[in-house]
Amino acid sequence: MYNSVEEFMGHVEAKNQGEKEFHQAVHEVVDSLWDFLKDHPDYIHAKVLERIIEPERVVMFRVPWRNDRGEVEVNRGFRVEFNSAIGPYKGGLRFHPSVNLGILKFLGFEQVFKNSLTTLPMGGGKGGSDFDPKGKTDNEVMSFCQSFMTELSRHIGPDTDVPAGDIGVGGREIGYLFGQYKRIMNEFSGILTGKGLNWGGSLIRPEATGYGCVYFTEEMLKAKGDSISGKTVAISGSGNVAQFATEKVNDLGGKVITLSDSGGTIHDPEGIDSDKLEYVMDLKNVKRGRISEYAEKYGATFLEGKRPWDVACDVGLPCATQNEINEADAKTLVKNGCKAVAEGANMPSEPSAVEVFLGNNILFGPGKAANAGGVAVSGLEMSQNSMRLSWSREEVDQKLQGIMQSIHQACVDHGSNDKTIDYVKGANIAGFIKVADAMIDQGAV
Ligand code: NDP
Ligand code: 2IT
Repeated sequence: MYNSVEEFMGHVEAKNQGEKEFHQAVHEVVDSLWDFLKDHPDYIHAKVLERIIEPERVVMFRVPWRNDRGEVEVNRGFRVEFNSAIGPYKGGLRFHPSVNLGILKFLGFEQVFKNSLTTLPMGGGKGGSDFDPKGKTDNEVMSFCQSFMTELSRHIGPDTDVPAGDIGVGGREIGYLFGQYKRIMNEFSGILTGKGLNWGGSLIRPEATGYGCVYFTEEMLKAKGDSISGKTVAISGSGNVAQFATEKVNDLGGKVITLSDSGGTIHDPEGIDSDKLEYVMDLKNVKRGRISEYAEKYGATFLEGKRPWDVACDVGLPCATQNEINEADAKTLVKNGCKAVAEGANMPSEPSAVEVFLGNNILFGPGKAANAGGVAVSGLEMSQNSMRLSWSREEVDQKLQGIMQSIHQACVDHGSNDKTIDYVKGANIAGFIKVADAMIDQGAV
């Protein structure tokens, strides 16, 4: 038994050297669980914490492919199969040049708790590659995806491991990956989620992460007798999650004033209405252009190289990537009157930023709760695939709203103290209990 969080983290850091994002994700969870574990010695005796931080399996592989000039390129592929106590491994694939084992372990670890919170039977996993889809032709992306799946196909299956999208992996990539799996295995089955609607996909899956994040924000505000209606919202990113978060904020009567990409932020004080959002979707999903083009088209301000957090807002929704809000950004958000922050991205707030939010009673929804809508609808896609049936848009959206409400309630049940709701603590404890109990039931495996 370790005597302190610091002692435990010393062991984690020594054993997983250089994996700083993984250390960060583990530290946050262990911090939340420490006092709870002292009151529940069964988990300590069964060494659940020591086991839950160790992936069940990590696969790392070579991905050779040919570019349009006929040259061979080589990338590295990964699948981290983290925990299967409550269901098959489930989690996205990320294609981005920054991808390495530490980043995928952080994402896989978060996914274990997130998937547990969804109420659905899904274990946790994550994978991807350091392949950069930016500037590549469709043909090059297809070549890469086919090579990636040629190896990945040995490790996944509808009852084993079911990947999906994440940064750099959307409908186009899922299509190429699915086609190659089917060709190699001679089998049409639900081995990926986020599929096209006419070949096994679910309605609302593309929308689910962004919509779910806004539903979660609405629940947090509702608990305070407030709502999104009339609020000014700053969103970072301009990909899948950011786009559908914008759509849902508009539906609920809020105004989105920023979007961003790795080049900078656009600030449109008039609000990004549905026509402008349609332009962003075409720009990003079809033309694959830069968000700066929005500023040229609509005469909005472009803050080159900047994130959105200096722009005054009532609600902040970070929907781009990890560690995109630092302590100074958090202080600026608080100073400018921000009331709520919900993480559409995974771990976008640095630990010191989270401290600022919690210390100032900002409603703070951590990613594993606030962005769980995406994987939740992936779980619903798996159910529909198993039944060989598909549900209507309304039916899936209703289920998504119900799931986001139950995640909010789980955070309230496990994170409330006298005055406030600590959603970080609530999400970590609630997510942990279900997985930890299953691990104990299944013996020392
Ligand atoms: P996309 O690839 O569709 O979009 C990513 C967006 O974030 C782009 O605007 C991209 O800009 C920006 N971005 C990515 N990396 C960086 C970086 N290092 N610095 C600045 N900007 C960056 O991905 P998603 O929208 O799917 O994912 C966004 C976040 O949401 C990720 O953290 C992901 O893990 C999380 N998430 C996604 C889910 C899903 O269902 N898709 C589910 C739950 C969480 P640029 O194009 O310039 O790179
Ligand atoms: O981080 C995430 O939850 C995702 N990228 C979605 C995973 C999934 O399996 O839908």
